[in-house]
Amino acid sequence: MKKILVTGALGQIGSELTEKLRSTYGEDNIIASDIRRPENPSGIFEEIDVTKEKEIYEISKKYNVDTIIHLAALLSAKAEAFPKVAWEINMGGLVNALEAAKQLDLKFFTPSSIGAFGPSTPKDNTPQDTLQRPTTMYGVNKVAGELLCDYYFSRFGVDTRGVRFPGLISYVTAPGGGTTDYAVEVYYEAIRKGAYTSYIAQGTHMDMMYMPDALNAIIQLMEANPDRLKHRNAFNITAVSAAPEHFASSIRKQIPNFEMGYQVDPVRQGIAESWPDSINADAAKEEWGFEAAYDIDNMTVDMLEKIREKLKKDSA
Ligand code: AKB
Repeated sequence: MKKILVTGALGQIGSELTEKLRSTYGEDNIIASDIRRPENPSGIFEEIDVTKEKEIYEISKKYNVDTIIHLAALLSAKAEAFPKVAWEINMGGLVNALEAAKQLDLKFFTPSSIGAFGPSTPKDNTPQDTLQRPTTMYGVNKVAGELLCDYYFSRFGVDTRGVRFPGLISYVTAPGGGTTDYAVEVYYEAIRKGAYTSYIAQGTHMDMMYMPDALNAIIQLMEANPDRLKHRNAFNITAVSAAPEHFASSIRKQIPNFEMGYQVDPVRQGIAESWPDSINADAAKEEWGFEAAYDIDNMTVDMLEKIREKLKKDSA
Protein backbone atom coordinates (compact mmCIF):
# COMPACT_ATOMS: atom_id res chain seq x y z
CA MET A 1 0.00 0.00 0.00
CA LYS A 2 1.35 3.42 -0.95
CA LYS A 3 -1.60 5.75 -1.49
CA ILE A 4 -4.86 4.90 0.25
CA LEU A 5 -8.46 6.12 0.10
CA VAL A 6 -10.42 5.51 3.30
CA THR A 7 -14.23 5.73 3.13
CA GLY A 8 -16.17 6.20 6.37
CA ALA A 9 -13.08 7.93 7.75
CA LEU A 10 -15.00 9.76 10.49
CA GLY A 11 -16.43 6.57 11.97
CA GLN A 12 -15.23 4.47 14.90
CA ILE A 13 -12.57 2.57 12.94
CA GLY A 14 -11.93 5.21 10.29
CA SER A 15 -11.02 8.06 12.61
CA GLU A 16 -8.21 6.07 14.24
CA LEU A 17 -7.15 4.14 11.17
CA THR A 18 -6.69 7.33 9.14
CA GLU A 19 -4.28 8.73 11.74
CA LYS A 20 -2.35 5.47 11.96
CA LEU A 21 -2.10 5.21 8.17
CA ARG A 22 -0.89 8.82 7.99
CA SER A 23 1.88 8.15 10.48
CA THR A 24 2.82 4.88 8.72
CA TYR A 25 2.53 5.82 5.04
CA GLY A 26 2.87 9.63 5.15
CA GLU A 27 0.37 12.50 5.56
CA ASP A 28 -0.02 13.14 1.82
CA ASN A 29 -0.67 9.52 0.95
CA ILE A 30 -3.91 9.08 2.86
CA ILE A 31 -7.18 10.46 1.51
CA ALA A 32 -9.86 10.46 4.17
CA SER A 33 -13.47 10.62 3.03
CA ASP A 34 -16.92 10.59 4.54
CA ILE A 35 -20.41 11.77 3.73
CA ARG A 36 -19.80 15.12 5.48
CA ARG A 37 -16.70 17.29 5.77
CA PRO A 38 -15.61 17.87 9.39
CA GLU A 39 -14.98 21.46 10.48
CA ASN A 40 -11.21 21.16 10.58
CA PRO A 41 -10.02 18.07 8.72
CA SER A 42 -6.51 17.17 9.86
CA GLY A 43 -5.25 16.13 6.40
CA ILE A 44 -6.53 15.51 2.88
CA PHE A 45 -10.30 15.08 3.07
CA GLU A 46 -12.93 14.55 0.38
CA GLU A 47 -16.70 14.35 0.72
CA ILE A 48 -17.93 11.06 -0.74
CA ASP A 49 -21.44 9.65 -0.74
CA VAL A 50 -20.64 5.97 -1.29
CA THR A 51 -24.12 5.28 -2.66
CA LYS A 52 -23.45 7.59 -5.64
CA GLU A 53 -22.13 5.37 -8.36
CA LYS A 54 -19.02 7.28 -9.46
CA GLU A 55 -17.86 9.22 -6.40
CA ILE A 56 -15.43 6.61 -5.05
CA TYR A 57 -14.08 6.05 -8.55
CA GLU A 58 -13.58 9.77 -9.23
CA ILE A 59 -11.73 10.47 -5.99
CA SER A 60 -9.60 7.31 -6.33
CA LYS A 61 -8.63 8.45 -9.82
CA LYS A 62 -8.03 12.07 -8.79
CA TYR A 63 -5.44 11.04 -6.19
CA ASN A 64 -4.08 8.03 -8.08
CA VAL A 65 -4.57 5.76 -5.07
CA ASP A 66 -3.46 2.11 -5.12
CA THR A 67 -5.71 0.91 -2.28
CA ILE A 68 -9.27 1.46 -1.06
CA ILE A 69 -10.16 0.77 2.56
CA HIS A 70 -13.93 0.82 2.47
CA LEU A 71 -15.39 1.35 5.95
CA ALA A 72 -18.59 3.31 5.27
CA ALA A 73 -21.48 1.19 6.60
CA LEU A 74 -24.36 1.05 9.09
CA LEU A 75 -23.80 -1.17 12.14
CA SER A 76 -26.10 -3.95 13.31
CA ALA A 77 -28.68 -2.24 15.55
CA LYS A 78 -29.06 0.74 13.22
CA ALA A 79 -29.38 -1.60 10.24
CA GLU A 80 -32.16 -3.47 12.05
CA ALA A 81 -33.98 -0.17 12.61
CA PHE A 82 -33.51 0.94 8.98
CA PRO A 83 -33.10 -2.23 6.92
CA LYS A 84 -33.66 -0.71 3.48
CA VAL A 85 -31.26 2.17 4.14
CA ALA A 86 -28.76 -0.41 5.41
CA TRP A 87 -29.06 -2.38 2.19
CA GLU A 88 -28.52 0.76 0.12
CA ILE A 89 -25.47 1.93 2.08
CA ASN A 90 -23.90 -1.40 2.98
CA MET A 91 -24.42 -3.15 -0.35
CA GLY A 92 -24.74 -0.18 -2.72
CA GLY A 93 -21.62 1.44 -1.24
CA LEU A 94 -19.70 -1.81 -1.39
CA VAL A 95 -20.42 -2.54 -5.02
CA ASN A 96 -19.49 1.03 -5.99
CA ALA A 97 -16.21 0.71 -4.08
CA LEU A 98 -15.46 -2.68 -5.68
CA GLU A 99 -16.20 -1.30 -9.13
CA ALA A 100 -13.72 1.53 -8.55
CA ALA A 101 -11.12 -1.04 -7.42
CA LYS A 102 -11.81 -3.16 -10.49
CA GLN A 103 -11.66 -0.30 -12.98
CA LEU A 104 -8.51 1.24 -11.50
CA ASP A 105 -6.80 -2.02 -10.51
CA LEU A 106 -6.63 -1.25 -6.77
CA LYS A 107 -6.11 -3.34 -3.66
CA PHE A 108 -9.25 -3.52 -1.54
CA PHE A 109 -10.15 -4.00 2.11
CA THR A 110 -13.57 -4.00 3.69
CA PRO A 111 -14.51 -5.38 7.11
CA SER A 112 -16.98 -8.15 7.68
CA SER A 113 -18.14 -8.96 11.22
CA ILE A 114 -19.12 -11.66 13.68
CA GLY A 115 -22.58 -10.50 12.55
CA ALA A 116 -22.04 -12.57 9.39
CA PHE A 117 -22.91 -15.64 11.49
CA GLY A 118 -26.39 -16.64 12.58
CA PRO A 119 -28.24 -18.86 15.03
CA SER A 120 -27.53 -22.04 13.07
CA THR A 121 -23.75 -21.39 13.08
CA PRO A 122 -21.79 -23.41 15.70
CA LYS A 123 -21.69 -21.06 18.70
CA ASP A 124 -18.40 -22.00 20.35
CA ASN A 125 -15.03 -21.82 18.67
CA THR A 126 -16.92 -20.93 15.46
CA PRO A 127 -14.85 -22.22 12.53
CA GLN A 128 -13.47 -20.05 9.75
CA ASP A 129 -15.53 -21.92 7.15
CA THR A 130 -18.98 -22.75 8.44
CA LEU A 131 -22.72 -22.29 8.03
CA GLN A 132 -23.66 -18.59 7.64
CA ARG A 133 -27.40 -17.96 7.76
CA PRO A 134 -27.66 -14.65 9.71
CA THR A 135 -31.09 -13.38 10.71
CA THR A 136 -30.33 -9.64 10.72
CA MET A 137 -30.11 -7.18 7.83
CA TYR A 138 -26.54 -6.36 8.91
CA GLY A 139 -25.64 -10.05 8.82
CA VAL A 140 -27.24 -10.49 5.42
CA ASN A 141 -25.19 -7.51 4.19
CA LYS A 142 -22.00 -8.92 5.66
CA VAL A 143 -22.38 -12.41 4.16
CA ALA A 144 -23.39 -10.96 0.81
CA GLY A 145 -20.43 -8.58 1.08
CA GLU A 146 -17.98 -11.40 1.78
CA LEU A 147 -19.30 -13.29 -1.25
CA LEU A 148 -19.21 -10.19 -3.43
CA CYS A 149 -15.59 -9.49 -2.50
CA ASP A 150 -14.68 -13.12 -3.23
CA TYR A 151 -16.48 -12.78 -6.57
CA TYR A 152 -14.53 -9.64 -7.54
CA PHE A 153 -11.33 -11.50 -6.64
CA SER A 154 -12.07 -14.72 -8.56
CA ARG A 155 -13.88 -13.14 -11.52
CA PHE A 156 -11.98 -9.88 -12.02
CA GLY A 157 -8.72 -10.45 -10.13
CA VAL A 158 -9.30 -7.58 -7.65
CA ASP A 159 -7.00 -8.11 -4.65
CA THR A 160 -9.80 -8.11 -2.04
CA ARG A 161 -9.10 -8.89 1.63
CA GLY A 162 -11.19 -8.69 4.80
CA VAL A 163 -11.62 -9.70 8.42
CA ARG A 164 -14.68 -10.53 10.50
CA PHE A 165 -14.33 -7.93 13.24
CA PRO A 166 -15.60 -8.71 16.72
CA GLY A 167 -17.00 -5.84 18.83
CA LEU A 168 -14.40 -3.07 18.74
CA ILE A 169 -13.54 -1.11 21.85
CA SER A 170 -11.95 2.32 21.73
CA TYR A 171 -11.96 5.67 23.50
CA VAL A 172 -11.40 7.94 20.50
CA THR A 173 -14.66 7.88 18.53
CA ALA A 174 -17.86 6.35 19.86
CA PRO A 175 -19.37 3.49 17.86
CA GLY A 176 -22.83 4.32 16.56
CA GLY A 177 -25.66 1.83 16.41
CA GLY A 178 -23.86 -1.44 17.09
CA THR A 179 -24.89 -4.34 19.32
CA THR A 180 -21.49 -4.44 21.03
CA ASP A 181 -21.48 -0.69 21.88
CA TYR A 182 -22.12 -1.49 25.57
CA ALA A 183 -18.50 -2.59 25.83
CA VAL A 184 -17.41 1.00 25.15
CA GLU A 185 -20.18 2.72 27.17
CA VAL A 186 -19.35 0.66 30.26
CA TYR A 187 -15.90 2.27 30.56
CA TYR A 188 -17.22 5.84 30.25
CA GLU A 189 -19.96 5.21 32.79
CA ALA A 190 -17.52 3.49 35.16
CA ILE A 191 -15.54 6.72 35.29
CA ARG A 192 -18.47 9.14 35.23
CA LYS A 193 -20.85 7.34 37.60
CA GLY A 194 -19.10 4.29 39.00
CA ALA A 195 -22.00 2.24 37.63
CA TYR A 196 -23.44 1.00 34.33
CA THR A 197 -26.76 -0.49 33.27
CA SER A 198 -26.15 -2.99 30.50
CA TYR A 199 -28.67 -3.49 27.69
CA ILE A 200 -27.07 -6.89 27.04
CA ALA A 201 -27.95 -9.64 29.53
CA GLN A 202 -25.51 -11.26 31.91
CA GLY A 203 -24.02 -14.43 30.41
CA THR A 204 -24.23 -13.20 26.79
CA HIS A 205 -20.78 -13.83 25.31
CA MET A 206 -19.46 -12.06 22.22
CA ASP A 207 -15.97 -11.67 20.81
CA MET A 208 -14.34 -8.30 21.45
CA MET A 209 -11.10 -6.55 20.49
CA TYR A 210 -9.25 -3.37 21.47
CA MET A 211 -8.89 -0.89 18.61
CA PRO A 212 -5.05 -0.92 18.40
CA ASP A 213 -5.24 -4.65 17.60
CA ALA A 214 -7.98 -4.04 15.02
CA LEU A 215 -5.90 -1.39 13.24
CA ASN A 216 -2.84 -3.64 13.22
CA ALA A 217 -4.98 -6.43 11.77
CA ILE A 218 -6.03 -4.28 8.81
CA ILE A 219 -2.48 -3.19 7.99
CA GLN A 220 -0.98 -6.63 8.60
CA LEU A 221 -3.53 -8.33 6.35
CA MET A 222 -3.14 -5.74 3.60
CA GLU A 223 0.65 -6.14 3.70
CA ALA A 224 0.51 -9.97 3.86
CA ASN A 225 2.04 -12.08 1.12
CA PRO A 226 -0.89 -12.98 -1.18
CA ASP A 227 0.65 -16.39 -1.90
CA ARG A 228 0.02 -17.37 1.73
CA LEU A 229 -3.66 -16.41 1.72
CA LYS A 230 -5.97 -19.37 1.26
CA HIS A 231 -8.89 -17.25 2.45
CA ARG A 232 -9.63 -13.66 1.55
CA ASN A 233 -13.12 -12.52 2.61
CA ALA A 234 -13.15 -12.72 5.43
CA PHE A 235 -10.85 -13.97 8.22
CA ASN A 236 -12.16 -14.65 11.72
CA ILE A 237 -10.12 -12.60 14.20
CA THR A 238 -10.57 -12.20 17.93
CA ALA A 239 -8.96 -11.07 21.16
CA VAL A 240 -11.41 -12.05 23.92
CA SER A 241 -14.79 -13.69 24.27
CA ALA A 242 -16.59 -11.78 27.02
CA ALA A 243 -20.01 -11.18 28.57
CA PRO A 244 -21.00 -7.97 30.45
CA GLU A 245 -20.03 -9.42 33.84
CA HIS A 246 -16.46 -9.99 32.58
CA PHE A 247 -16.13 -6.27 31.83
CA ALA A 248 -17.55 -5.56 35.30
CA SER A 249 -15.00 -7.73 37.06
CA SER A 250 -12.13 -6.38 34.96
CA ILE A 251 -13.21 -2.79 35.78
CA ARG A 252 -13.56 -3.68 39.49
CA LYS A 253 -9.83 -4.50 39.57
CA GLN A 254 -9.28 -0.77 38.88
CA ILE A 255 -12.48 0.74 40.39
CA PRO A 256 -13.42 -1.60 43.26
CA ASN A 257 -16.89 -0.10 43.91
CA PHE A 258 -18.03 -0.31 40.29
CA GLU A 259 -21.59 -1.63 39.98
CA MET A 260 -23.22 -3.29 37.00
CA GLY A 261 -26.99 -3.48 36.53
CA TYR A 262 -29.09 -4.90 33.70
CA GLN A 263 -32.00 -3.55 31.68
CA VAL A 264 -32.09 -5.70 28.60
CA ASP A 265 -32.97 -4.25 25.20
CA PRO A 266 -34.79 -7.09 23.40
CA VAL A 267 -33.65 -6.03 19.91
CA ARG A 268 -29.94 -5.86 20.65
CA GLN A 269 -30.17 -8.90 22.94
CA GLY A 270 -31.79 -10.84 20.09
CA ILE A 271 -29.01 -9.83 17.72
CA ALA A 272 -26.33 -10.77 20.28
CA GLU A 273 -27.91 -14.18 20.87
CA SER A 274 -27.84 -14.90 17.14
CA TRP A 275 -24.04 -14.36 17.05
CA PRO A 276 -21.27 -16.76 18.15
CA ASP A 277 -20.08 -16.90 21.76
CA SER A 278 -16.47 -17.32 20.64
CA ILE A 279 -14.79 -17.63 17.26
CA ASN A 280 -11.82 -19.62 16.06
CA ALA A 281 -9.11 -17.40 14.54
CA ASP A 282 -6.53 -20.05 13.55
CA ALA A 283 -6.68 -19.24 9.81
CA ALA A 284 -5.67 -15.60 10.43
CA LYS A 285 -2.76 -16.81 12.57
CA GLU A 286 -1.63 -19.42 10.05
CA GLU A 287 -2.06 -17.42 6.85
CA TRP A 288 -0.82 -13.96 7.91
CA GLY A 289 0.39 -14.35 11.48
CA PHE A 290 -2.26 -12.32 13.33
CA GLU A 291 -2.45 -12.43 17.12
CA ALA A 292 -4.06 -9.79 19.34
CA ALA A 293 -1.83 -8.10 21.90
CA TYR A 294 -4.55 -6.95 24.32
CA ASP A 295 -6.60 -9.12 26.66
CA ILE A 296 -9.53 -7.75 28.68
CA ASP A 297 -7.45 -6.62 31.67
CA ASN A 298 -4.71 -4.71 29.87
CA MET A 299 -7.36 -3.19 27.62
CA THR A 300 -9.32 -2.07 30.71
CA VAL A 301 -6.28 -0.39 32.25
CA ASP A 302 -5.56 1.50 29.02
CA MET A 303 -9.21 2.42 28.32
CA LEU A 304 -9.74 3.84 31.81
CA GLU A 305 -6.51 5.82 31.71
CA LYS A 306 -7.21 7.25 28.23
CA ILE A 307 -10.85 8.10 28.98
CA ARG A 308 -9.83 9.90 32.20
CA GLU A 309 -7.32 11.99 30.22
CA LYS A 310 -9.89 12.70 27.51
CA LEU A 311 -12.62 13.78 29.94
CA LYS A 312 -10.15 15.99 31.81
CA LYS A 313 -9.10 17.67 28.55
CA ASP A 314 -12.74 18.12 27.47
CA SER A 315 -13.65 19.80 30.75
CA ALA A 316 -10.54 22.05 30.86
C1 AKB B 1 -21.96 -4.22 15.81
O1 AKB B 1 -22.20 -4.46 17.00
O2 AKB B 1 -22.81 -4.04 14.95
C2 AKB B 1 -20.51 -4.22 15.38
C3 AKB B 1 -20.09 -5.58 14.88
C4 AKB B 1 -19.77 -6.66 15.81
O3 AKB B 1 -20.02 -5.75 13.70
N1 AKB B 1 -19.69 -3.80 16.46
